[in-house]
Amino acid sequence: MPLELIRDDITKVHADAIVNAANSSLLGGGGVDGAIHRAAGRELLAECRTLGGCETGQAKITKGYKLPVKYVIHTVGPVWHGGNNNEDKLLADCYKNSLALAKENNLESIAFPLISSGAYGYPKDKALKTAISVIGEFLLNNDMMVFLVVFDKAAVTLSEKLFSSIKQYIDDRYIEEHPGRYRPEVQHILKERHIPKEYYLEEPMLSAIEEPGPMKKGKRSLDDLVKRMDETFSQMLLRLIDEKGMTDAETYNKANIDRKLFSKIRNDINYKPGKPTAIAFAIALRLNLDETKDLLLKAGFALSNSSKFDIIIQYFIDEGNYNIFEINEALFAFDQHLLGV
Ligand code: AR6
Repeated sequence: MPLELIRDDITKVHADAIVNAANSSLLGGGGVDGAIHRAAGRELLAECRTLGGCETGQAKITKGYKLPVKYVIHTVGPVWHGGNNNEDKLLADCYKNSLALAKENNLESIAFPLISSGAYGYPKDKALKTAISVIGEFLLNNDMMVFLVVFDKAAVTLSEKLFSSIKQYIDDRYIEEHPGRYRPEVQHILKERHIPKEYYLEEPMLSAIEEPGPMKKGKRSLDDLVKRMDETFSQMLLRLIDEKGMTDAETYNKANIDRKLFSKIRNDINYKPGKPTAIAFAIALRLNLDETKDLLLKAGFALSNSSKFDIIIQYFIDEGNYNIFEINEALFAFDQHLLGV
């Protein structure tokens, strides 16, 4: 099941458990720790007193008391000393051990704050990267709904380089208006060949028709397109999964898609997903831009240069970066819808 980045106060999140960024005494403190103890009430502190503290990187579980969750998992993040004191491993251990405890207790959902990124001084972009990579790895083999709760917007600061590179890519392509349709003579060819209307907006289609001789490598052939015109989204998705030699579980995990939603799509040949879901599958299947556009079209969508969301997706496909969690991190930073979930 998926990872969702949300902006909220963790004490308000409804899940089976929330994680507390505690200190080794487990007897409360400031920041998220203080907020959790205030919201849970004194009984939480009483139970914490019986636990005998907790070492950095380890995790312990208590009940949730007045919080809207069954459990609180307390973990102790590392204090940032510049990065050469095993901080990254210890922070990764916090997420791993908390997730292991959640699994042991058969929890279905859990919410994390950005551990160590407040009083303990861990740079927020690095803390976020570690969180996303450990949680992402865990979710490839485990079924759980994980929320990563980002308290303030400034917490999500993509690395300067990635941010400016995406921004440049958007600036180069972003257009306010929809691009014009094809010239009348091209539309005529499309009509003659009985290509449905929705294909008219497809740029690659134009080059496929106008370019004489063999198709460029990577471009799909017109014959293929016409043959597969009747295929539905669900049929195309299942065919691509087979062709790529992937399993269902691998596909929905890499797409950050819930297993139940996937089985709905598998069982309903006419299922029409939303755009973020359709794109999430394209990412999981590592489709190139043309293939992505084909799959989207089956769900009635296209990629456009008048949408920042679409341009960011194109950026990652162009870069060959198909890590859905990194893509979501970027979408989040640019205030866009996230993929999957
Ligand atoms: N909901 C979600 N996130 C929050 C909330 C909240 N209510 N409050 C703060 N954050 P910190 P640490 C974010 O300092 O760095 C305590 O005194 C905050 O913006 O809570 O691991 C403990 O007792 C930041 O991004 O935890 C320890 O002594 C993140 O949560 C020490 O602080 C973590 O900030 C632990 O420091």
